[in-house]
Amino acid sequence: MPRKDIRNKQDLAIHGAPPAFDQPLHVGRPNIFDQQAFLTHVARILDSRWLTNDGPTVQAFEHRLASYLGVKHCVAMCNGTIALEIAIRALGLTGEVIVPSWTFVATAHALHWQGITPVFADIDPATHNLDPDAVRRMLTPRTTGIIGVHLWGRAAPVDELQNISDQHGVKLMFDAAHAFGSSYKGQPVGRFGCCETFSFHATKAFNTFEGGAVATNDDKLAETMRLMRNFGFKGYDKVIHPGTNGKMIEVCAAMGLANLDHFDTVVAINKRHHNDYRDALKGIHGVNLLRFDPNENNSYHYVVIEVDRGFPVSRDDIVAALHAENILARKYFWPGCHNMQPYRALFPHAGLLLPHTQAVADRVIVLPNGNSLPEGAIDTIAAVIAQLADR
Ligand code: T4K
Repeated sequence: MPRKDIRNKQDLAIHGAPPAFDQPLHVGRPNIFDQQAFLTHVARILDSRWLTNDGPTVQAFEHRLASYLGVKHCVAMCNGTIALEIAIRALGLTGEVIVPSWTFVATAHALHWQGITPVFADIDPATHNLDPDAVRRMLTPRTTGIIGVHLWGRAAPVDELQNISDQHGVKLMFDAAHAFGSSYKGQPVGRFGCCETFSFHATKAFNTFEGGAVATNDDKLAETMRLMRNFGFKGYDKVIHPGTNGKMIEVCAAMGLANLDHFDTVVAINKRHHNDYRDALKGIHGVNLLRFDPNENNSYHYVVIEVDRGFPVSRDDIVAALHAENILARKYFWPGCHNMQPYRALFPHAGLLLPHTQAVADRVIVLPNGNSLPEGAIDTIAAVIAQLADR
């Protein structure tokens, strides 16, 4: 069926002005629950005059995280990107490291920033995660590591990637930025590969304003990362390692402690919304909600829909129609890292080896979720899309 050419809001003409929502509905609206619990922590921090540098709140947060994830060590960081950079460096990765292109650009940047070449491998279109066969095809004598990404909170194929890592003597780590609270084969994410990095950015299901952490069961690796996040200091006056400033501040850890108490509620709300989206979108031919394995944990933070080529209007027109109604849907992670700079200039032909990444990038829309989503919003969002389907 030929697609309609949509140029402006009149063409869209879903409800006419004004938009369906007075206030914008954001993807990644922070989940905020108990303000008082957070403010109590902050008052204690201010009274103590200990604001950063591995303070007691960060230490308490790290212990809570480690026990929540069931790992020996959780090293809190100022954000998920620095967590990636420090983990990559602490593992001694060099040369080439295989990553998906279908991820937030921070995964690739954390390598490039350190003079390491990200080599993009294609994904399984059914899961949006790395395809192990594609990873095997990208191995070269310069490969030192693989970074699997648990995209949308769905665990990457951990066992298959670990087999490749073992067979070829390359290190394996995971970017678990989306996967706080997720599981793989019933085991919490955080323990797989050499280490796993988390992001606690404001837009994540679990947030500390900005923040991140690396989880690992490796004592030596944890010790190295603790040194690296604090300029390599071991006690006063003694620097024994190269390092940077990757420290989480006390107020961020306070937000983490306050939010951790409500994380299960966030997951329950998100999961309910997911089911509501599934029901509301069910009758719309050509729009499919990405489902997660019901036997695994997932925060259900990301509501990802895929638009078939046969849908009467393009993916971008659906996004435009939603935006016209103040529903600020996103095209995460279009156009794929390999089409962003500097990678597009460095590897202009990378897309030839990434057919599934290219196809998925052209059909994905991420919809709003979380505890600030107004009552009835999901039905309205589905109605906007449904009316485009009928055009
Ligand atoms: N690896 C992966 C796989 C990741 O997804 C990320 C981050 C990282 C690594 C790196 O972790 P961090 O270094 O960021 O800790 C956002 C986030 O900034 C980023 O953390 C996240 N992934 C990515 C998926 O989304 P943008 O550029 O889309 O952010 P922005 O400013 O457009 O905000 C997103 C939406 O959230 C907007 O609609 C507005 C809304 N929003 C945002 C903020 C900050 C709010 O409502 N309140 C807020 O406070 O990257």
